[in-house]
Amino acid sequence: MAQVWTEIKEVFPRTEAEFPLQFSATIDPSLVAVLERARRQLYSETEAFILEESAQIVLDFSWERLNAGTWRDVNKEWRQAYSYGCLFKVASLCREQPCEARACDAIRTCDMALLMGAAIMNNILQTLVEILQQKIRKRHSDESSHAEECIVKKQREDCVPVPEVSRENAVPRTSCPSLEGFRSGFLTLQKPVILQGIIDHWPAFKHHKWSTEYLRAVAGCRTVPIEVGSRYTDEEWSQKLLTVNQFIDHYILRKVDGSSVGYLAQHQLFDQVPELKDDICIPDYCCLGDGEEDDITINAWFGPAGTVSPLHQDPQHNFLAQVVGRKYLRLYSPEDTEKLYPHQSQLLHNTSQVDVESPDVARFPEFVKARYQECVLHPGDVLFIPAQHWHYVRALDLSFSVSFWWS
Ligand SMILES: O=C(O)CCC(=O)C(=O)O
Repeated sequence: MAQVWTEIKEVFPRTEAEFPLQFSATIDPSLVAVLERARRQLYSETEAFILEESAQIVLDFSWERLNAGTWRDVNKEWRQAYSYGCLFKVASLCREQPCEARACDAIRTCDMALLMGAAIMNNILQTLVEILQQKIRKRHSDESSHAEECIVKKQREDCVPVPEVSRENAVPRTSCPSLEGFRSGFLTLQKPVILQGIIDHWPAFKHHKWSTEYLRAVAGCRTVPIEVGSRYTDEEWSQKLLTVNQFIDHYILRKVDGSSVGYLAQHQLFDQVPELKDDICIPDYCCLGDGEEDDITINAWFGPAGTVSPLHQDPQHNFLAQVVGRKYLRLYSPEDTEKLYPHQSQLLHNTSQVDVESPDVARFPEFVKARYQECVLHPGDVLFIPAQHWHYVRALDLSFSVSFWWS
């Protein structure tokens, strides 16, 4: 880990006077005093553990404010104060040439700032985490990656049964239609379709073939939110912050607990790990929307066979691109919404109460009258799901998909 501090120091402003710390009266003056003390310690010979103590006071204090009341009411300055606490902690962890464990702690601290804090100083924590991730990036030895491949292969062999997709219900497929062909044939008519041959050039299939080992290499120490539970409509469903390595060990390889289901389903992953974003490309057809490229939300969906996303609808169009493994999908038109029994609550009004593959017909008698389309997505397939179309998803293998929400 030699050189870490030298590189990290370069990212900080050169002098204490150039280091910005501006807060309004929202932030208690006593906390501002601690922040100023930490800044002084950063630019003096103060020992790392003393700087760490100051950082921890800032973190504890601001964490309480972040968790009081609802998230959208948290003042942005408190989120910035939290990020400063993380920044000083990262400096304290790295200033005496850290061992690997301290570097991982520093990465976790950066991720907490990226997930819970607000950007400060030109997103300095993103710059720092990229430096740290590069330093600790290491490939698994051939032996361990071979062992991992065997486990994944075995899972593929005893994977869940694949439903028969009937010809009359099958979502149509087409290869690389022109922009105009896609617009007139599918977008305008709001018809689902599977596009083939449009993502084969992605580095995710070629130079950086996505696999559990690759994810460990580019993002193993990164902290990400994981959905825990079979489906988000279940009572016991929750979210946890785990590193990607912990997620793979617990939920993909099931080294720790073989029963519970975990899903890495989130939009921050590609912002947190730009290397992964470089492995994919926004489909050209998104230019047919009215929005700017920055308005497109890119989501990662990484989980073991059997992971289910209950039947739900989203307000934007979706290109669901399958990169690893297969997924079974059912689609229902928004015209059939009443037959799908959406939840009554505001929070879940976009989600059906029906368990699609095992419906309670006595409770939901109209459901069987709703017409649907279905498909099995294979690596390289991109499913166009028009806005408001209901979709149910079940992974048939260990699966990694990327969705693009656009309008
Ligand atoms: O792949 C999944 O599990 C869910 C995908 C999805 O619902 C979406 O992209 O909107």
